[in-house]
Amino acid sequence: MEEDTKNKVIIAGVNIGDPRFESKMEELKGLAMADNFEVVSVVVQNLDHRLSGTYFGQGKLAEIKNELAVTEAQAIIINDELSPTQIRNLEKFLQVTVLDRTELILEIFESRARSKAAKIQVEIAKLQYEMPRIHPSSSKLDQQGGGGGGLHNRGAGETKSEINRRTILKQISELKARLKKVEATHETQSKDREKSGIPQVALVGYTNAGKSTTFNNLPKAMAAESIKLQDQVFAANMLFATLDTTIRSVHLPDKEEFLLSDTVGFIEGLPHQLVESFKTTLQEAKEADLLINVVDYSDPNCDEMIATTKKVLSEIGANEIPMITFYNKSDLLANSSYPIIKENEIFGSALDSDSLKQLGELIKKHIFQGFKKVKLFIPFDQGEMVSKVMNNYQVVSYSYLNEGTEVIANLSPVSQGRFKEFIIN
Ligand SMILES: Nc1nc2c(ncn2[C@@H]2O[C@H](COP(=O)(O)OP(=O)(O)OP(=O)(O)O)[C@@H](O)[C@H]2O)c(=O)[nH]1
Ligand SMILES: [Mg+2]
Repeated sequence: MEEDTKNKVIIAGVNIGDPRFESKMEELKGLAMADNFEVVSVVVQNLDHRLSGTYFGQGKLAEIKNELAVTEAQAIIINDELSPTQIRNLEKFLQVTVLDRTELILEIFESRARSKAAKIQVEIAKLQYEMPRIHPSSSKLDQQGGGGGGLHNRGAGETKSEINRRTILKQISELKARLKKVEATHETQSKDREKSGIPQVALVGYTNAGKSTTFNNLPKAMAAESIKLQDQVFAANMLFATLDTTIRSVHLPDKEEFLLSDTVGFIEGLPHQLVESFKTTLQEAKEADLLINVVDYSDPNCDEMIATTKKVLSEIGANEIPMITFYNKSDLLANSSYPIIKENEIFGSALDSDSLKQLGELIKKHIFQGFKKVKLFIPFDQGEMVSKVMNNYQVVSYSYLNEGTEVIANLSPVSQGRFKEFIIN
């Protein structure tokens, strides 16, 4: 049936002398594939500037039109964010759906969103993007209707043009109100965690760097028992495989414990609507005690990827948090020996348990800095304190004495302060 046939698409871009143009086109191809398109052709035009009316020059447009006919592609994806006028003109001339980079990313996010919050956030971002761009198109696709991947949201060109701005604005404010409610629950949860004094570690980084692979394999390598707060996460050679944050509690053999979270990947030119609306999803990163920046070290553009990650982190206000950089996928580099550790950097592979063990040691060094095993004595008349300590802190052992309970716990400097009246040594 048609269901499984992927929509054929051409990807295209104007190169105005960007030295990284090639790799951006390559990334666009990855994005198109992540949105379930089949890329049948790549068209490039070298120009001094992108044309404000039609983006491409006239000659190139004719060539593209021909290419669309030959390849039977049903859509074209452009490497930049286009203005509403450019989209309109291109759709009119080419008679196919025109997607720009931003819209493509929004579509991927939409199809990946699972949690209630993520779904609302994507919806808001999409409406913000669409507001100035209500498509007047009635391309081939509208008559064909839906079909395979990617174009599922585009049949509604005509109805969209009827929706006026005010309706969209109203929708956005309703969605924002709903999001607030969902966030309120989230905030209580994260406050509870903070109170518990358990250190939080968040995996961040460019999309496809190996965050989810690290998330899945690290506990094993640390010989930890890992209590899943959510399911084992999906790791795949695909951009934006992960969208929602997943958290797990990692119990180490020496009774220490930390929380590990896997987060959404970043990308250069992440639509600003998404950065804004994904602040909740990235909350775990914002509240972390330590960030692990996972980098695909085998990618020649890894320096730019690090820069992008840092930029997004500062946009969400997480740039002051201590960070370990994990140069991952070292196995893909010729003649590389790993793992290698240099202060807060580690070169290795998420598929190699030795690398992960070393990463684990580095994490422990950071988060348990200043932690101390202390002996507490809690008199029986303050029995509620005993359950508080037992439930929320790393308790190594305890015994009931005549006058009260003696507890040995591994406490952070902050927690040591919190319980100082009970600490006996
Ligand atoms: N060769 C090799 N492949 C790796 C390594 N780490 C991860 N991968 C592969 O890289 C791909 C992406 O890994 P993920 O863990 O899904 O990456 P991610 O950072 O979670 O990506 P997003 O969720 O899309 O942002 C998968 O196919 C992994 O198997 C590594 O050290 N070496
Ligand atoms: Mg992932």
